[in-house]
Amino acid sequence: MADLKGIAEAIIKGDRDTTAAKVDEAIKENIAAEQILNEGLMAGMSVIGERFKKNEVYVPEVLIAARAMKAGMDLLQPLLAAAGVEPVGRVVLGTVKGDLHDIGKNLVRMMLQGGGFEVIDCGIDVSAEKFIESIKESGAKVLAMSALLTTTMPQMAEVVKSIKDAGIADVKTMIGGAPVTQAYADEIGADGYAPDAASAVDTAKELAGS
Ligand code: B1M
Repeated sequence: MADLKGIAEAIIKGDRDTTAAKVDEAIKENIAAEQILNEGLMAGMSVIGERFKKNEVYVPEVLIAARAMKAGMDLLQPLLAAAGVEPVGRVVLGTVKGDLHDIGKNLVRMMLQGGGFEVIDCGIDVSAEKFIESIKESGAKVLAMSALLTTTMPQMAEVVKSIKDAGIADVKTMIGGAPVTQAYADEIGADGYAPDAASAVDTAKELAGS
C-alpha cells in the first residue's frame, strides 16, 4: 500500500532516502503524481513551514527537508509534466542589484517550490532590467525580491517603478529580507511583504490568487 503519510513524515524528518523510496513505491502502485505531490511532499513541507514560522525548527532543518523534497520531486517531475499538471503559480525571484546575500532567498525558493510554485530564480545582484526580462519570458504573475542590506533596499523601489514604467500591469511584487518591513513595502508600492520564507508562500498564494 502506498504510504503518502509516510512520505510527508520522511520530508519532516529530512530523510532523503526514505522519501525517494516511498515516492518510487507510490509511483509503481500507479498513484497519481499530483496526489503524491499534494498528500505526500507538499503536506510534509507545509508542516516544516509552519514549524519554522513558530521557531520550532530552524534553517538547517528546513534545508534538510528541502533536500528530501527535491529527491522526491526529481522522481515526480517527469510524471507531472507528462500529466500536464500546472504549478500553483509562477514566481520570478532574486536578490536585488548590489546585494550578494542569497541564503534567505534560497530558503524562500525552496518553500515556494514546496508550496507548488514554479520558481524562476534569477540569482543575486539582479538588475531591474533582468527582472523585467525574466517576467516577460516566463509570464510569471509574481515577482519576489530579497535584500539584506539597507543600502540595497532602494533597488526594490527602483524595480517596482521600472515595472510600472514598462507598462507591466499584471505582475504583483513582494519583498522580504532582514531589514525589510511591511511599512517599507507600503512606502514603495510593493504589493506584498513576508517576514520569513514560510510566510512568503502565503503571500505569494494571495498575490497569485491561488
Ligand atoms: Co553580510 N551583512 N555583508 N554577508 N551578512 C549582514 C546582512 C549584516 C546585517 C551583518 C552585520 O553587519 N551585522 C550587514 C548588513 C548591515 C545593513 O545593511 N544594515 C552585512 C554587511 C554589511 C555585508 C557586507 C557589506 C560586508 C562587507 O563586505 N563590508 C557585504 C556585502 C556584500 C554584498 O552583498 N554586496 C556582506 C557579505 C556577506 C557574505 C558574502 C560574507 C555572506 C553572504 C553569503 C551568502 O548569502 N551566500 C554574509 C552573511 C552570511 C551575512 C549574515 C551574517 C547572515 C545573513 C543570512 O544569510 N542570514 C548577516 C548578519 C545576520 O543576519 N546575522 C549579514 C540567514 C538567512 C536565512 O536569513 O537572509 O534574513 P535572511 O532571510 C530570512 C528572512 O529575512 C526572509 O526569509 C529568510 C528565512 O526566514 N527573507 C525573505 C529573505 N528574503 C526574503 C524574500 C521574501 C520574503 C522573505 O519575499 C520575496
